[in-house]
Amino acid sequence: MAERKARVERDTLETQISVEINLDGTGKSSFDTGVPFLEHMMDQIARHGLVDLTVNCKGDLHIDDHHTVEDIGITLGQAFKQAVGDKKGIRRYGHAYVPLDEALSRVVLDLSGRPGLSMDVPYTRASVGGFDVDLFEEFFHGFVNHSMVTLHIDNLKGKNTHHQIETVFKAFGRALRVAVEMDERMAGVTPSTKGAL
Ligand SMILES: [Mn+2]
Repeated sequence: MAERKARVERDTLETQISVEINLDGTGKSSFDTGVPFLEHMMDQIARHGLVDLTVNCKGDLHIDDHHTVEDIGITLGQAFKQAVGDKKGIRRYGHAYVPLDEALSRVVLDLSGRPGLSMDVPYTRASVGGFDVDLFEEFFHGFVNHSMVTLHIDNLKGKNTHHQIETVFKAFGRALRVAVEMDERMAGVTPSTKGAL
């Protein structure tokens, strides 16, 4: 099987970002973004998705975290799309439920070739550790628009905001892992009746 890796750099006046991803990794990660709570969440993607992930960003954090979070989502989406390649032989769909104490989230995704996000997370607080949690919707919008993934995120239960969003990221990692897995019964076949994704 061809290596499923990518490295993408994205420079704008607001952010300078590099993302490296290996879909067939072991969950190693390295982050230097200036936004520790986002790094804690991306660590869940790496660990639970079994992808190796390096993300470096110099962003305009003197304004706020918005551009950094959104643009990392975009760049991660570009890198993911490049790494996943022609999608031949993959499972295509993935889903996961993940609990953390009182919190429970479900993530369902389709490497459909069409961007789409439905995200319903009724946060119990607006921020965690100074981080505005509504920015995670910008992160996932950036991701789907550039990875061409259909993504449904639902936090089903939760009282603690940290737990709510952490279960989302763990479930996202788990669902990605399933979707990009090779299905030996589908070897060399594009998993679509259209013949293309
Ligand atoms: Mn945590």
